Amino acid sequence: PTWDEGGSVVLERRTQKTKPPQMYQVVMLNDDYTPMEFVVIVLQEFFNKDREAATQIMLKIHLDGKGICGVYTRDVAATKVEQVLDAAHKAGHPLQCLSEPIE
Ligand code: TYC
Repeated sequence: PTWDEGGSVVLERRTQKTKPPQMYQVVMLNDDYTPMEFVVIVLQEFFNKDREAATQIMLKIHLDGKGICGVYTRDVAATKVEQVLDAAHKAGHPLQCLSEPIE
C-alpha cells in the first residue's frame, strides 16, 4: 500500500478495471390489431409498470408508432423481448418488439 504523511493508506486506481455494461432499450412497435388492453397487461407483467404508466406507454406507442418499454442489460432485454413475443404469439396478436443498444 501507499501511505500519506498522516500515516493513512492511499488507495489509487491506476486503471479502470470495470466499466458499466452496454445497456439496451426494449422498443415496442405499434400495429393495427393488438388490443390496447393486451399491451397494457404486457407492460405491467413484463416491464413492472403500474397500470397508469403502462397505459401512458401504450398510448405513446399507439400515437408515435413505437415506444421504449424499459432499459436493461443485454441478456435481460433479450429475455423481455422473448417473453413479449411468446405471449403475443400465444394470444394470436401480431405485437412486435425488439431490443437495441443505447448511446
Ligand atoms: N394500435 C393498437 C390498437 O389500436 C394498439 C396498440 C398499441 C398495438 C401499442 C400495439 O405496441 C402497440 N388496437
